[in-house]
Amino acid sequence: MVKLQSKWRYLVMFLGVQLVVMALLSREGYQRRVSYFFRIFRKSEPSSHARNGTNGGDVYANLSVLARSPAKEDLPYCPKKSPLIGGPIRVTFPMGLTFAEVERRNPLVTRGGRYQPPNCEARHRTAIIVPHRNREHHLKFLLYYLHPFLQRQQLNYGIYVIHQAGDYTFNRAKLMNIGLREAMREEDWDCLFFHDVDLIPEDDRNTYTCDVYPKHAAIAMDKFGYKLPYKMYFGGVSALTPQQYLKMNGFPNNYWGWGGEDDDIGIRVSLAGMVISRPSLNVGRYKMIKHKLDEGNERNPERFNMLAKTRQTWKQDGMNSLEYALVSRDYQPLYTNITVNIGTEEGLDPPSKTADAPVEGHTPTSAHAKKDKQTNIVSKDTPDH
Ligand code: BGN
Repeated sequence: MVKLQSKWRYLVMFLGVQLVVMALLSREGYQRRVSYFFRIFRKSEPSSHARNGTNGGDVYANLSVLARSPAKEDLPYCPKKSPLIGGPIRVTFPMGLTFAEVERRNPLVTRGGRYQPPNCEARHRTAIIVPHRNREHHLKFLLYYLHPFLQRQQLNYGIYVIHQAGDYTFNRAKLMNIGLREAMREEDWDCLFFHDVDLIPEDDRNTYTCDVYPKHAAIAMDKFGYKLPYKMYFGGVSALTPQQYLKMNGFPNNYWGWGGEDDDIGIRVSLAGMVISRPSLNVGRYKMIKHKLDEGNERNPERFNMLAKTRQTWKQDGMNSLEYALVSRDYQPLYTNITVNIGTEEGLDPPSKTADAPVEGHTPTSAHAKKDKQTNIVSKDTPDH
């Protein structure tokens, strides 16, 4: 009887010591280790066990331990390396995913797609700029993965979708210039990620922060066999500080249609006296959502000639020559939607035509498909969901 009692005493003491250790770890911010203990007792998160599995883990694993904190003042800085980072992420594209479901899974994201870590002060402020038109289906998957991915990295972030109005030929680089200007109007972002809508990051060690030089993040895409297709490739996802961006006069405004604009940007990096920085091949991994070449984004036959002239054009064409008309800025639950009229090769419409008589359905369809140089008409064209 006496023996049994002392056994119980040792057990209670042992449990007490465990509790104290856990409390100490939690105070020092070792959320990941603490949440590991909690997960053992909580069966409702089976996916979290897959974090380090061979096929990658659930991008939402462990995020439920984050809770809105009542007081925002006096928060300590987040640790230099986020304890929530777990490495490879399993990326699949389930049927039936809705924007509402993405919203439900991201309760701490606020209006306009903004987020700050609830229990520490972020060390980095990153804006994600997504050029977009008619790709709501891809956008839904991108948001589904990107929100938790950025939360794992304990960033203060915002997602901006820059939507090209009308159906004139798509101009990715010009939309990114607009993204920088419109995002910087709202917040003093210290890093901007220029992100294709159809690329999903597959490893959360690929941190969405800027380097001392412009960063090319999407260096290992599945469609290129997880290798760089050529040394100067700068497409897909890239990151620059506002200072780096302005040093190279931003991106070109005159690449209409598919191809070449990313190579021009890569050349600008070196013309402005910088080099390309890259994460390692096993971290800068992306899965592309499969799709056909878009209508209104035909290959640009001018791209070869234009690229040959970047050295002569980069100082005149870029942020210092950017012209567009803001059609609307609306704050969706998961992103800020900025819709813009970017005109055509011939410039923007004279203000009197667009401002007074916005008529839908009169826009020329493509610079390369039809050589119709009629100017663009603005319409409010927001993805509905
Ligand atoms: C390149 C394109 C890029 C594109 C990559 C990957 C050109 C310019 C002529 C050399 N560049 O060939 O824009 O991102 O392929 O698809 O076409």
